[in-house]
Amino acid sequence: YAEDGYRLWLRYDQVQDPAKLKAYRQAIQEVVVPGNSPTLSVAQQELKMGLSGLLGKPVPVSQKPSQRNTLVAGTPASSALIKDLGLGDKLKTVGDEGYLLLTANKKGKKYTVIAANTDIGVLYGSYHFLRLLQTQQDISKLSLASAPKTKHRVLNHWDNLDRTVERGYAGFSLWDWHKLPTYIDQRYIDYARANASIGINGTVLTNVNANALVLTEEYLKKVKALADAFRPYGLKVYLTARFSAPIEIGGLETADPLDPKVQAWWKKKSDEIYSYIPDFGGFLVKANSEGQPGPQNYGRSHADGANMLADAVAPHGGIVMWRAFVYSNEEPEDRAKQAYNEFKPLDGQFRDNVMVQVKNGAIDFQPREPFHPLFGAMPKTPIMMEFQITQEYLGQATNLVYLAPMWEEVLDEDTYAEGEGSTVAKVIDGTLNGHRLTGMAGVANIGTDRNWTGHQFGQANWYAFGRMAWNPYLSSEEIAEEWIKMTFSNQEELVEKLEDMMLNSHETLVNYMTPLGLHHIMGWSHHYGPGPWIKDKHRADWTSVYYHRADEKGIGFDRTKTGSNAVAQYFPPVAEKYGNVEKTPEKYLLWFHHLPWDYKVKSGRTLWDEMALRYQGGVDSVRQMQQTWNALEGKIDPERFKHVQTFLEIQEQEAEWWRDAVLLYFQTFSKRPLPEGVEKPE
Ligand code: GCW
Repeated sequence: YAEDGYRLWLRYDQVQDPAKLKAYRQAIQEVVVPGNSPTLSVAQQELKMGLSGLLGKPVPVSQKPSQRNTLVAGTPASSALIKDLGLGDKLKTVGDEGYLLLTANKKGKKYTVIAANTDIGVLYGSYHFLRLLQTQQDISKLSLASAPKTKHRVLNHWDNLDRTVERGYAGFSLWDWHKLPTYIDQRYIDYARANASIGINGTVLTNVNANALVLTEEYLKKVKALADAFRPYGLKVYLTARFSAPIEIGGLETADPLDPKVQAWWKKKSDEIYSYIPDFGGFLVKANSEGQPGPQNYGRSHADGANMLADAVAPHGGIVMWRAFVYSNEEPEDRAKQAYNEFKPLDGQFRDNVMVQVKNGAIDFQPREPFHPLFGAMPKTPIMMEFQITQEYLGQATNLVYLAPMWEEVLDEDTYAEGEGSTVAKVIDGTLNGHRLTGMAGVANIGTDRNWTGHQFGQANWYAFGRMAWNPYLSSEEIAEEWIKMTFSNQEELVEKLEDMMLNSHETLVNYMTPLGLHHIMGWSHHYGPGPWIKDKHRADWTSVYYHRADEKGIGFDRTKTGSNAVAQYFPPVAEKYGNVEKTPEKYLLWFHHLPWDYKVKSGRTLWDEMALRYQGGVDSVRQMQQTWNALEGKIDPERFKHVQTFLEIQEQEAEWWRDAVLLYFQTFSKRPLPEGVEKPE
């Protein structure tokens, strides 16, 4: 069949290295997964299917070990052998979702063991074990433990009930509401498998720009069918709660969170949801942002709104993820400052089962943003990271951009909230302020396209999100390497080349779109392609000129003391760094400073020349990617090769478009010639 990418990173083709293949075949003569819970059955099926593919021959499943070399997976409760191994202390360290991968010798037999405290831990361990073979690791002396560092690892689908996907570029929504609840598409199962394989344990099915209809009985039955399909894979379902739902579907006159009738309505609604879905995860809410209803419509705070919903789901163990993505056009304040201004004073006012979900940067999923000042600023509140996997502002589905380096950059930043070493990662995993409620959300890039994500390499971003949510300290490099080996091949040269392409791809895109701290200069509303000239719209904060502030004298947003003073929202060492043009990393230069066109940057060039050369550099790097890719012809299946090849052609055209459009526009202010080396538009 065509290699269309449907199998994602779970390809399980036969191991190519003959020595490795031999060793694996010897080590795994049979699979034993005692117990028959739905999750253990899934683990058994996946191991059987995966290993049979990887070993290139059917691997028998036995009830009891009967061979010299056996793979055993289970918990002390499901497997007598695992119980007998006495792993108690070691198992304690891996918690509810973690696992151990071990090699054990017992009575002349050799066991490869996947052990966990829970069935879902066994499933996660099974996927990890398969990954070891997919990436051709040594499995002869295993001694490995893994447990997730965050509790809620959640995809946010911005999917509408009519199956359009807000900011989705990979077809339509996976959720076929029309045929639910009766028809369970195999896609749902494969989606759940993919998520489980990287430890994603939650999915918000619906758009944060929410439709209350999903909370009606008719839809809840459909949601239940999805939840039932996902449950064996450890994937919990969440919904977005439209704040005005009590009015729209409940017949009430108000949605005031302090009104007892409203509170009772949400309690009853939650009870109803849990009657269908006993392990329902809870609600994700966008309120009083971009026209969405919220508690402020009634003069109440975000905490009042979040707490009302939190109280409704608390008896059932649910949580509320309340988004901090708020800003208003009526507010004269710099948009970058508004979320902090609104949320910081609420620290300590949220219920225990509320997380405040914060985008990585203070504006909006730009190609590059400095970390959001709310990280570290609300020590009493669990803060959840929100990354955007779908490439709304990053070339959408035609641009090859591996996002993990961008996420890693943010997670590694030091907030200095509790002194040096207070990284964003430590805020997110709860270690900085001792929070047990922790999580990471990723706005999904998944749709009905055969390859799920539009671009073959978009799959890497879904993969990387799951891996980083599990462990925010993983490097983008190791994740890329795993993904390439699983998705394409273990062949050394190929791995090296693709890794190189992927690791440089984010910087490349930043160069041809928004170098040196430029931001939000994309096309109006759809955010595709350049649009630095966008002005005179009904909202100033949705224009481009608001952000780049170019004039004859210079360019950039002054967020220092002489400007909006957004830098003051950071802790002192960071505020000082970004407040001082000399100390500001060049990648954030125009984010924080308004500078003259002939300002001298580190290279010794003028700002104008540097900017122009960055745009050209971005184009050059795309061409470099094309060369690298084209040289791999014959080493990659023709379908995926051609797909990526043509997408890279589109990307080259887009990079040129960005360079030409932005430079021509800014040239009307700078009135300077393009420096040598920058191609003139045709
Ligand atoms: O990035 C912006 C998008 C909106 C989105 C909003 C949000 C769902 O342009 O489409 O709405 O952010 O995150 O709420």
